[in-house]
Amino acid sequence: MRIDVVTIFPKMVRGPLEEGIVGRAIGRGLLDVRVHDLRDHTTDRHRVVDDVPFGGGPGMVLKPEPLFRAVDAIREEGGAPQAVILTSPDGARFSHEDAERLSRLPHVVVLCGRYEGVDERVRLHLATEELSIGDYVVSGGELPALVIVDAVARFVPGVVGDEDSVARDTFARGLLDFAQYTRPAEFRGMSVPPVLLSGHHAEIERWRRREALRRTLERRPDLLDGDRLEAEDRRLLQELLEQGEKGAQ
Ligand code: JFH
Repeated sequence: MRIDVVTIFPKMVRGPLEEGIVGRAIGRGLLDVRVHDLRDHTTDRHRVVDDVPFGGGPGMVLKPEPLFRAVDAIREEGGAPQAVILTSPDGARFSHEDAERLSRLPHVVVLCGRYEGVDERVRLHLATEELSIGDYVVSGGELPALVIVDAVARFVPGVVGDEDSVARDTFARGLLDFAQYTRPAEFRGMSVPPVLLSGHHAEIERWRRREALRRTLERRPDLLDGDRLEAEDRRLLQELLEQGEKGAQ
């Protein structure tokens, strides 16, 4: 899969892409991520990418020409991308499903805005979709672009070493993680739940499922609203709810 990122801060984007799972995937040729400096696509001596908003008001807006020229250059060199993503606080909320969908596309472009945003014509006639990573404002599109690249990369076959763990993330979606422990079994008086040391695999599985349900009920009851739970989970959840009523914890 190829991903082109267009930004005025290429170093801010390249650095994080060198590390961890994404860095390894690029090194192994599973992902081809190219980061472009938007200023390389200006035509004036001062490489200006922003301008004042028509109609007045505070702040600056990214000019359309450099962004259109950057995508033209990407098309000339790498062919037409299947998606041109604009990150913005006004976009649709980026989801697990978006990450999986985008990972099936051979070529995606991500445009990073800055200042107060981009000229509306970029939104209307260059971007094919506008995505937000959440309901808070960050200072530009670079961090959202990195979040999207990372989440998409995890769905590209071979990127996450353990294929099962990606499948588990999908399967368990709708439930939060169970608590995890590693050695030592006792640390500063804090011990690991004995069932995890028991070697009883069926019991460990039941405990983990129950813990995942408990945590979800406590922190994200909205996730349990649907009718997607299986019979065994419904039974465990019913038990947890009854215990809760008695005031146990
Ligand atoms: C970005 C920025 C807009 C003004 C809410 C009402 C008024 C600052 C490009 C995505 C998510 C972003 C994001 C993505 C791209 C850009 C900064 C934009 C306003 C804000 C102020 C510039 C921010 N999920 N959060 N932030 N900015 N708006």
